[in-house]
Amino acid sequence: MSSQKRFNVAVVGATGAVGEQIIRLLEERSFPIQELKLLSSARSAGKTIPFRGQDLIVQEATPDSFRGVEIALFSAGGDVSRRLVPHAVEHGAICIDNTSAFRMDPETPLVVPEVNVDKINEHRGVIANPNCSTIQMVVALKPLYDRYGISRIIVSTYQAVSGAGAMAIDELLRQSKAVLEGEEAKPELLPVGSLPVKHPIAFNAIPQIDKFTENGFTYEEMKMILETQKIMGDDSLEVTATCVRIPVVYGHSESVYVELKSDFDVEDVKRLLAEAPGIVLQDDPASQLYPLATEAAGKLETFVGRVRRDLNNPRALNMWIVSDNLLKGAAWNAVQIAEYIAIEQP
Ligand code: NAP
Ligand code: 3JN
Repeated sequence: MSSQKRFNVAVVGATGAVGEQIIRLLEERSFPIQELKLLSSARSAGKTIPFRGQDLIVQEATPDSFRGVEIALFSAGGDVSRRLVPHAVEHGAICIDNTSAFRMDPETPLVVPEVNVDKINEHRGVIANPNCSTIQMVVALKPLYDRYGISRIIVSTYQAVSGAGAMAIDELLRQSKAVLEGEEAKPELLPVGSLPVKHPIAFNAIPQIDKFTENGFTYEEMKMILETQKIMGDDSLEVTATCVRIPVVYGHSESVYVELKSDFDVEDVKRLLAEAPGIVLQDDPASQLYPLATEAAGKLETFVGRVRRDLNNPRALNMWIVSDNLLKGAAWNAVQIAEYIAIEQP
């Protein structure tokens, strides 16, 4: 992108799975940067990361790190955001936060540019990036919501291990190798690093992402429910979710059942999806064309297929939605928001 003004940008969590993709996108998209600050915990301070032909030194993130920073992209977990975002805002930075820390705060816009880009301008220093599983679902459902109305969504997710961070990728690869060599999988991290019980992810499907809440749903499932209502601006939208971790490295897949408020023609629905921003329709059963995590990995779009009318409810559709969880699900959605900010402040 091109813009006359250049920005002082900070990436918090620069050494993480999401931070790595943010830095790569800032470089690839020629984001107008004056100075880039790469921040992490003390553990990674001093490491170098290449950016535009230079080796940038990673620094420990502290409240003072944000002096002079204009745009700060946070992906170092909710606790870090809760602690440091207020300091960044105080220093005048616009914060794009990839964590759940501010998503449900009524004063913080929760933004997916294809769905509610207009909300960006309502920010008071913080713009929240939704959860990855929410983002790809609302990108695919927004055109249907606008044309037909939606009363109910039932979603089951098949989530890649990269959603749980760089260490979870290592865990899947290590366990897979061990099992193939006839050894024990030895789970150390998943499903939730901070809980005592661990389950193997290699050759498995774990129906738990994040901790359980009191109502029996996990936090990941509750994020999908509440964030979808907030982004669509519709508290009456009925959403239920089951989130499952599967042994895939990149790309979340979702089976979605959606009840519309008015009659539809399936071919019209497909045309609508094919023309919508950020969506690639891959739907041709005759040639076995449908979205696959392996194909979505590394791409910025949300892929939709297996679109079909429900057999019991003529006003309901079933579909399959796939996207790269670290890109549209996190880094790309955040950089997209940063690009809108940069364009608004030429
Ligand atoms: P990750 O691979 O484990 O990386 C964590 C990053 O946070 C590392 O750069 C780490 O730095 C940094 N960090 C940890 N503690 C810190 C501290 N006290 N101060 C400063 N930096 C600290 O995790 P990830 O997958 O990149 O995810 C990071 C966060 O992004 C998640 O916790 C989540 O909140 C958010 N996220 C959002 C989505 C989404 O759906 N939008 C998806 C994935 C993740 P060190 O190298 O020093 O440890
Ligand atoms: O597990 C996944 O596939 C997505 C994980 C997202 C995540 C991981 C740790 C903390 C989040 C998130 O974005 O909701 C958080 C968090 O910020 O709460």
